[in-house]
Amino acid sequence: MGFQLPKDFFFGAAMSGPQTEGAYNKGGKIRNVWDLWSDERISDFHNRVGSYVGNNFYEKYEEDFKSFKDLQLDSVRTSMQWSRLLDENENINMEGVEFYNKVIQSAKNNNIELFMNLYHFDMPEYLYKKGGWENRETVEAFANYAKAAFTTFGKEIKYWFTFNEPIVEPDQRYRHGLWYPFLKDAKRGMNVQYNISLAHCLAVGEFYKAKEKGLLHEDAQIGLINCFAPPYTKENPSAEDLEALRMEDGINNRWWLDIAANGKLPEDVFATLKEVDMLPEMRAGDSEIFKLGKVDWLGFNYYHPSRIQAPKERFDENGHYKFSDTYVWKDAKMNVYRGWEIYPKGIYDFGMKMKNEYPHLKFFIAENGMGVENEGRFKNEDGEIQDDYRIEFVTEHLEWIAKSIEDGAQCLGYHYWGLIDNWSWSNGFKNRYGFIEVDLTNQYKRTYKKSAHWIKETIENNKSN
Ligand code: BGP
Repeated sequence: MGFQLPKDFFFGAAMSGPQTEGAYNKGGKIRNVWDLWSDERISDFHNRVGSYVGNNFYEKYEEDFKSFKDLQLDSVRTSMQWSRLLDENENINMEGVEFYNKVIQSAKNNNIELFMNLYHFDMPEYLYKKGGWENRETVEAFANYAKAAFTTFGKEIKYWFTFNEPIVEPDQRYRHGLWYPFLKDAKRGMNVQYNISLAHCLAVGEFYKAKEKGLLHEDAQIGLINCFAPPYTKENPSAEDLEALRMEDGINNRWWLDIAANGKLPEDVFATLKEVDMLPEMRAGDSEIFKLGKVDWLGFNYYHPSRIQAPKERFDENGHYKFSDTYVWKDAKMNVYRGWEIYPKGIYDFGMKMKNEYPHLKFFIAENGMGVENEGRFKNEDGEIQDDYRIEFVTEHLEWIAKSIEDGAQCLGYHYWGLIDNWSWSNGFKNRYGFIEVDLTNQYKRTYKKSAHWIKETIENNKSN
């Protein structure tokens, strides 16, 4: 297909604090839920590599920002760790402030615009033990944390985000039982999703309060990042398949999009939740909080589509109503290492959904990438990983992005996920995403893969064409 992106289209990369920093117990950082899980059940993690390591960004950030610059990136997103910025009494940890100030400075020195996200699945342990997102106290605590971050770093950072993928914790921890505490309770998951949504809205409220007080950069913007992939159903769907699609799209996508664009939750989704006794615990006055949640723009993380059909059973094993089942499309091309379908056109379909349903909201691709196992086998005689599969993956996605822009999508930029190999939650370092390899046996040494040279050239070409 080939692609030409607008000249001001930005290129960068995404990462997160808990997956890169390491130094889990240094610099006054308190434990988070990943440290708790790692301490309690280390064998749940691939090769017993728990939350402790990251890729040593804590010590390597200067070198990393130099590489970002060398590769021609103009922006990088990471997340601040709540458990590094505040202590258990919600007081500022000055060593944490010092670290993030050094990171911010290093980004500036290298001409990299730093996008700062506040939460990437990393609840401090003491809040998790009080019920985590099931407890409304945590919602208030998050607003305080956001306020502390805006107040401390407000002048230094232009682009803030409240959450990365707020749908993932309700799904992984509470509905599907995949992450600690391994619950399969759709109703509790709904409460968690609802409370995270409130936390987002209160944090946006804090952003505007700080802005009014003149504490923020004059061009500061606030955003929300989620994996909003539009779901697909079968070619000749039944009415039940279409209904499953409506609720899947409603809970995973429109829920967040409606908050971000309109400051409210989707009414049809709530009407259905009421009918099937799945409403979250709501309080009088919540609708006022939701009005705060509108944002300046969105980040869209895209790895794979979701393919949905009507559920085979009406209720799940806990007696909760089921809205849909997934299915495997017969023509699906798979990333076998991660078990995710590769479907680049999904990125275009999202662009068209935004154009048609949320025309005023701009967005950028906030994550997209390919994790591959055992990449050592692709090394050439000079020891460089020849990751042509990754180059192909990114090229195909960029082609569909270019086409979506041509057809009216307001997509402003692209961040690759995991520019430098990093820690992938319970998968540890099993699947590597980076354009830059990390050697775990040699002090986290960084080495460019073939894709690093390729992305550099691609960005240079796009800017000069
Ligand atoms: C996204 C997360 C990232 C990252 C990525 C790849 O959902 O925002 O944190 O991990 O997925 O997934 P994984 O690391 O599980 O392979």
